[in-house]
Amino acid sequence: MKDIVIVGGGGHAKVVISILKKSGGFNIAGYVDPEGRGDLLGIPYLGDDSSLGGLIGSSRATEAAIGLGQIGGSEKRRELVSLLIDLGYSFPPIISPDAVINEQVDIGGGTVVMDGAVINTCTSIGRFSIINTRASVDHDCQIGDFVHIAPGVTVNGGVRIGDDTLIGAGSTVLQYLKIGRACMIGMNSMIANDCEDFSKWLSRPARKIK
Ligand code: JB3
Repeated sequence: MKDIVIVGGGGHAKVVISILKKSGGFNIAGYVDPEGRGDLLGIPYLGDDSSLGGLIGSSRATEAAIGLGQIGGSEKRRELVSLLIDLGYSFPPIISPDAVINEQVDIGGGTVVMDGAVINTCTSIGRFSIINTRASVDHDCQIGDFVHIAPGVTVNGGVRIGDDTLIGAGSTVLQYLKIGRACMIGMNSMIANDCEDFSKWLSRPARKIK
């Protein structure tokens, strides 16, 4: 069984730890965070990010999971991934055994699929994305890298979502739309039109606010 280190020790990290524990595929070596708070769900604190080099150097962990969520943008997660790649870490996809993944679905390394999520057939999800609790991504969707689909979102069939986009909790995206790169969709929105790169949307039906 491979050893994995969790990067970050807040709310998102706790959910990732819980999923890893019940999926049983990894030994969790510990977590790193600028702030030491002792054990997290029984997982030991290993120090700040400066300890990551020593951990892989001594083979105490060869895999890493980003335990930071993505509410205000993906820059921090991208920065950490780049540091970890330089150090030589690998990133497995982390998929809750309580998610439903149907046939011909591709899920990239570093992506986390949380409890109750449903990913329907012929959909691809890129790297380092989060499909959060009870979100559904239906058939024939293409989801990019560093996308966060927050809890309870419904993405209907044939939707494309670009890298670094956040779809806020409880939102709905109608069929066959294209949402560009680094868009921010506010909580509980209903997207009924394509959204261009870097745009921000809110409400039901959603209106563009930036
Ligand atoms: O809404 C849901 C279900 N989850 C949210 C998730 C997606 O995003 C959750 O409610 C939060 O809004 C957020 O979770 P996250 O990112 O875990 O946030 P928070 O609980 O505030 O914890 C952030 C942790 O990251 C803190 O312990 C920070 O000290 C740590 N941190 C910040 N910068 C870092 C760094 N850790 C490391 N290793 N390196 C950093 O540079």
